[in-house]
Amino acid sequence: MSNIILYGTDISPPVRACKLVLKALDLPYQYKNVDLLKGEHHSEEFLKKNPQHTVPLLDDNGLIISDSHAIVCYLVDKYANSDELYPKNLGKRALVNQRLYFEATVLFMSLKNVCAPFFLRNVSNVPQEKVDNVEQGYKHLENFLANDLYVVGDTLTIADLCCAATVSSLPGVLELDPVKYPKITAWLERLSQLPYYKEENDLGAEQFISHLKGALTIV
Ligand SMILES: N[C@@H](CCC(=O)N[C@@H](CS)C(=O)NCC(=O)O)C(=O)O
Repeated sequence: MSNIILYGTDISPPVRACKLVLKALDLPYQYKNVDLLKGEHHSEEFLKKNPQHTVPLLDDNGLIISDSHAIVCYLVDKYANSDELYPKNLGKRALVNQRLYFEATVLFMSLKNVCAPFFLRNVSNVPQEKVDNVEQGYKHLENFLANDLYVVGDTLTIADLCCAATVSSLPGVLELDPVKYPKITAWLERLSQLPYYKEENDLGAEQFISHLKGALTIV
């Protein structure tokens, strides 16, 4: 049995980002479900592993890592046969890192600021400002994709998989308009051709969206 354990739940975009990268690397791992809706991330056992009580959480033979971005960088550095998904070239790596930080601080936070109050405290009224932040995230991403097939250049990197896991969940708050955002639409279509993408991402994203659809009121 593999020594790699991923703790998470499929409705979580950062968990799906890790699952996508594990599949891209063809790495076997154990998946332990942590049901956030039942509060399992606040159990004594989980808090010992991650006092920040977030998923995903990776346990690689006793090395515990939280945060999807830290996890996927580690997985590629440690296990990949090539550096394609996370280039070692400093300039390319800096650009991939920039997109990862964009994902962590702009894209994902625009989603979490709506869905954490909803899932964890039943807050369904969403100020317009929070929806505007989602729109802003779409705009930035469309710009990143203006001249390239992927978020950094013309090859797939971990930044694509992290951004895609979140972008495919954002329609729970604000539909992705294909006319306004043709580059994002085409990029998602490109990613959906990856043999593992639908199973590892889209099923969880659909589940996530179905919780939010029709349940939010913009105020
Ligand atoms: N930046 C973190 C965000 C992780 C995160 O916020 N995960 C959510 C689920 S999508 C969570 O665990 N929420 C529970 C909580 O914050 O208590 C990452 O990329 O892993």
